[in-house]
Amino acid sequence: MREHHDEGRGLTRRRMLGIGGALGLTAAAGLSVSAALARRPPVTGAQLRSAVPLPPPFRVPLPIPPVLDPVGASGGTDRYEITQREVSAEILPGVRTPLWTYGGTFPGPTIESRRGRPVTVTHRNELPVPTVVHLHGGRTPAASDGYPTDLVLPRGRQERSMHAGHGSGHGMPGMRDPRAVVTELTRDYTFPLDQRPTLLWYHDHRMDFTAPAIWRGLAGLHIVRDDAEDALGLPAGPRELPLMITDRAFAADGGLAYPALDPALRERPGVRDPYLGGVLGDVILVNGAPWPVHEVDAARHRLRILNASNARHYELEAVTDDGRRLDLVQIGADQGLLAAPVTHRLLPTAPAERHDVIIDFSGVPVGGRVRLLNRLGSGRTRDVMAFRVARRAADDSRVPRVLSTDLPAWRRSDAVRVRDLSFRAGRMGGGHGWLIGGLPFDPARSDVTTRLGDVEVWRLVADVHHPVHLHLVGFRVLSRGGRPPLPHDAGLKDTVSLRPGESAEIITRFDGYRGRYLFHCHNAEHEDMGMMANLEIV
Ligand SMILES: [Cu+2]
Repeated sequence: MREHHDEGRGLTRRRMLGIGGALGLTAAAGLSVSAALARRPPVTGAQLRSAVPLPPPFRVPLPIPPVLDPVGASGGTDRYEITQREVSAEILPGVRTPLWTYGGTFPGPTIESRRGRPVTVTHRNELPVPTVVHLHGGRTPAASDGYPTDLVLPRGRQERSMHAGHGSGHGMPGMRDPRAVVTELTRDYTFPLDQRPTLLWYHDHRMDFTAPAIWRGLAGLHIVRDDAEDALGLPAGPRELPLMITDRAFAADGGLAYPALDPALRERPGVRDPYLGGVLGDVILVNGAPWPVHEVDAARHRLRILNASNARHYELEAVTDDGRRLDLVQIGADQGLLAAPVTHRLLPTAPAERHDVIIDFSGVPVGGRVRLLNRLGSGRTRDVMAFRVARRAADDSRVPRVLSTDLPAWRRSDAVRVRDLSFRAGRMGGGHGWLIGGLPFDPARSDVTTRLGDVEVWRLVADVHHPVHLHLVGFRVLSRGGRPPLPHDAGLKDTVSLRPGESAEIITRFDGYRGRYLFHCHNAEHEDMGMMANLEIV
């Protein structure tokens, strides 16, 4: 496997390494954080280069992940079963790639739910490692929220139950978690889904090994709907497209390249030095297909965009063949519909963020093409996917000026406390780490304890890019860098994208359930290298 660090427009290799190993610069070389940040790098991470030939863009059709059928229903709860298993799939044409999957596909099957109708998903782990399922954005009781040490062990791997902490071979003693609830082979996750309708996603969340597990394919979509949203008249059916955007790189044998310290993903967590800032791939996949193309009617479409990349940020724009930029009309955020549409020409999206967007192809001639591009990419990573307008068609969809009236309107004066939380590089167990409030994650330590129903303001500050995610609750962005939030901060969020050197204030109410939850950086490599903290709701 050849590797190369060439991401970023005009960034030199040396500069890129510095960003990839921000810690190296700030801690080892003694460069001040502010000096490092003055550079405002467009990305945080280093890019792997694939060692197989890559296909031309916009040839592979866009797959739509299959919707999973329930295996039954009882007492008003729909029951699903998903087997986590290894498969070999053809992602690049003519190349076989071993994957870890939910149900045999990447992305995994989509679960479609109605608001307030509970769902139980029985996950069966036939992978060679323990797993944990987290429903990102779900308002879920703690027992089903996928705490990183609540492992589902493969059959016959009982001895692993005592290994539920930062790998003990990693110089991190005392990290075992007495509160972990470990099961063997299967686990039932129950999701009440008593929450605003939106696009959620489920993914692996195992202690220390979340990033490589997602990279290998453990991610799927979960859509929540309700009658109010259905009644809006938004584009629907084949004109509603979920788009899970990821980046990957491929080794010479066709497998996914990933710079894990322990390729078996069992003992030693973390990635090799140049990739400490995050792992970027040189192939952009949408719904698991490289730079796909999708045939559309010349009509409005609803794009439900999820950035499921480990570390890559995108600035999306939709460009016609004659260079015209189409509006991306945002109607929803991480946690459902906005109050009113927000029009973007350029839409930034950080790992784990969702943007619900309307795009209107009616002005594009039949046969014309609209490319979805990433302004933060370079070379091949500038392309994301394309739409080919196949035919004229009637369009009775609408984009109402009022989309929702139920967004929480918390005010600063509602907050019973204000917390300051820094997200920065630092030392962890004698090595490199990513820290919250100066500390690496420890399941046994209480970081934030709050009372059910309390409203809090959190002031977050970052050194490099850190997309900060809270489990259980949605929040509003109050300010960014001391200024009003940006247009794409609108609505109810569960992940806020902090850029280098940036601060942001968020406000939320901790309601729903008591128990032990998490907040963390959703740069998945940062998350595995310490950047998580406990959120205890009492
Ligand atoms: Cu981070």
